[in-house]
Amino acid sequence: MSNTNPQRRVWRDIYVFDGLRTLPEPMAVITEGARVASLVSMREFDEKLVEGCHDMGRGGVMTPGLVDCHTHLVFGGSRADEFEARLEGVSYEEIARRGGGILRTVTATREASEDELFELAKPRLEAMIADGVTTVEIKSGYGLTVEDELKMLRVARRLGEALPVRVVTTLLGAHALPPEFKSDSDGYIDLVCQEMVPAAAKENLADAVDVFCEKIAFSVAQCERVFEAAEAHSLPIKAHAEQLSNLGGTAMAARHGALSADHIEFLDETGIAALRNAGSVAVILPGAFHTLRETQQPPIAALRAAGVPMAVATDANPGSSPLFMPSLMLNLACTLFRLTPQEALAGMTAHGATALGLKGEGRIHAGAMADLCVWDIDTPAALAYAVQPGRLRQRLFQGELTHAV
Ligand code: DI6
Ligand code: FE
Repeated sequence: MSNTNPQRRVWRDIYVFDGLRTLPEPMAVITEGARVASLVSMREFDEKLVEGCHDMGRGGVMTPGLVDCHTHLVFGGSRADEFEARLEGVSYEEIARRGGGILRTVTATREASEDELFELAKPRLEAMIADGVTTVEIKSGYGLTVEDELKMLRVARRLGEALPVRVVTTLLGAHALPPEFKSDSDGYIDLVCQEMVPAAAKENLADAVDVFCEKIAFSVAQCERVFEAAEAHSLPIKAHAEQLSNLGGTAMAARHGALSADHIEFLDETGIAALRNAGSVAVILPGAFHTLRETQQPPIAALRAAGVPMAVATDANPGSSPLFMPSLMLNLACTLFRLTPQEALAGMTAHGATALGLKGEGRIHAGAMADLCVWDIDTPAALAYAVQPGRLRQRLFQGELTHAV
């Protein structure tokens, strides 16, 4: 009979990226149940430490489970034809003005039942899990009625119950102006503030509230009203801001203590200072930049110099970022935006967690939750260097082995 304890596991001779940096020497990592029990360098390692531990193998790289802190995974329909139109020169804004874009997806999402949306989103999330994700944020924003927004959030909650991944939900009622409110955008914001936010809070369906602050969406003043409604229900806030133009939404969001400002290609020095002073995270979304063939770079060097933490996420959605592969974002963040591989990885682990209000998570240390990935690579930089599915050797979610090759 074996006397190993399946609740205690050990990895030997493994390089560890701990969420912020790569530890300088090969390590042994021991988990006990749902937690990391200890991390010791192989120099100090003693077999006695791990007597009875289940042997999980040697070599490779361990990272925290990936955190994708910005996705729109729940939606109906497809927008492949808009992709073709954009390649022919029609802009994203022009498609939106013609009633396409987000509103196309709104129509398809309203028509879909909760079960249908669940079945559509499930394989998208399963693919992310197979790519190493252990925490994912999912936004609403394609319903734009109280009922349809709640429907999307319920689907997001159900996904988190059905699959081995933590789902953090965000109400994005202020994503686009629905056709019923054409030319009454303040009236729609009233609905968001007076009905949607309270309903989502009451049913405990939203962990945060987001807005799309942009010329084709909502003004800074309108977004501020949404934030005040969120604050009245003790919900944290975040913003899609400075994606297509510089309206000052980031600075306003930071004044309200936003968890994050996302996209921020057009962010200026004032916005950067506001993020730094508020301790907000800058969420970098290279998938949308790539897909829309944007040319305005987010101010990475200035954010770095200011010490603003940068998260990296997919923005997975049917329009501006139909890219459902978190590990690809590590590569794009480096090639398109010149993040270092370490910065990109920190952006999809520790800083991604902070952007979700989970400060201190997305890390590996004694006592941390055992959300872990073991990769068949020899240096953490290789994760960003090559886009190569199949390298995830093991994945643990809250101490449970959910993937092993
Ligand atoms: N910015 C984005 O990148 C997504 N939403 C937003 O406010 C795009 C959503 C879509 O095109 O469907
Ligand atoms: Fe988005």
